Amino acid sequence: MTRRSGPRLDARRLARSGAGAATGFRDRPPEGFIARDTNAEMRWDTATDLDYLVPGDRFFVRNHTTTPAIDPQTWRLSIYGDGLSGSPSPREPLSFSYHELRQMPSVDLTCAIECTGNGRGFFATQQGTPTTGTPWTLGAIGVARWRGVALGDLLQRAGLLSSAEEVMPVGLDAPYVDDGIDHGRVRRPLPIAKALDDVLVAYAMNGELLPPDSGFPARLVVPGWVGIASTKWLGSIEVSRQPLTSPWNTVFYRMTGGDYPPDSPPLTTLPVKSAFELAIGARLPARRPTVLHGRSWSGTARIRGVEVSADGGRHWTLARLSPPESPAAWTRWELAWTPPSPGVYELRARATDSGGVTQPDSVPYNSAGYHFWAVVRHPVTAVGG
Ligand SMILES: Nc1nc2c(c(=O)[nH]1)N[C@H]1C(S)=C(S)[C@@H](COP(=O)(O)O)O[C@H]1N2
Ligand SMILES: [Mo]
Repeated sequence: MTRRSGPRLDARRLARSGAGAATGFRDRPPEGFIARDTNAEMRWDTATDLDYLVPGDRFFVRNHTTTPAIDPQTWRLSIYGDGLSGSPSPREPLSFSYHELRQMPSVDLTCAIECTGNGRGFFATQQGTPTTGTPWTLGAIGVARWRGVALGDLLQRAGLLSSAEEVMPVGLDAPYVDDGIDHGRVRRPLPIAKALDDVLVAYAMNGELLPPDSGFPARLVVPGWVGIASTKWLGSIEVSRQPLTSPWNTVFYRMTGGDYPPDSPPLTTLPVKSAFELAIGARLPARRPTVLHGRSWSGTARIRGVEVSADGGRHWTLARLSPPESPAAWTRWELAWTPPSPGVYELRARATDSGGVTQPDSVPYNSAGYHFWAVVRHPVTAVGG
């Protein structure tokens, strides 16, 4: 993390960002996305024209309901609970205005946000075991340079006690109702150790204000952890001396079904994955060299190596890695390949992180389809020649 002080973003961008205006994905060009209900995934075949960072208008969106319109002039971030000195109550919390937040010393952090269910669709298409949930392919990930205030700094300012155990960030979007059950506002407890380690209360993305769909005016960014931890449209944070619960750590985002025990713990870090910057079924010229591009990432370590196969996993070649720009983000790689004749080929990319963890050929089923990190089989067709 690089620390600087005196953050200054162009105030006119506030107006241009459309903050406070209507909601939806109007800032995201439809050709860059696959629409999925209230969500939208990045199309990997359009990633070739992206640099290392994904711009706000190309970043995937995962909304439990809809994007709220929030006026930064009246918005305040409330902090309360018995983990703070004086135990401020939810009715009389400490609070920070948008202006105050932006005046505080800031931190820049390049990191990925990835949905826990990214790749979920492959449980059905590759392993023959459909699951519940949005059938993402691999586009529910993005990398951006976030700027904000270290959550630890904010908590210290609020009078954090050493006996604090957990924090509960709450989003300002509408309560989440599913199957007739009102689960309340999106919120998920975070252990204090992670909160104090590297979590940001971010107000900027790639040098711009957060787009409304990405959490304007402020969101959490929780490096390496499941996307649900990175609360958008942050409204309040409870700080508690006791463990906290919400449906997002008791019901959702835990492994259930299959061979998992009934009390599997809440999911935390993200596994190792890889994607080609190509459409599934892409057409490539036969007998002419093509450079295959892709990206690999891991929630816990840097990427150490990526092997690519163009024959369904019989032979593997090491791809050339570009230097990783941030351990909490992705590593780009490439490999030249000449399809020897017209026909269908199955590409595979298999990454190993510096912890020695390699993507497996298959992953155990879980009923909500979390953490599909097996090697993805990616068919392409070589034509002509
Ligand atoms: N308030 C709120 N925060 C939220 C969500 C939400 O629906 N409401 N979705 C979560 C999930 S499941 C993911 S994967 C990430 C997605 O962030 P993005 O939409 O900016 O890509 O936001 C998380 N934060
Ligand atoms: Mo997610």
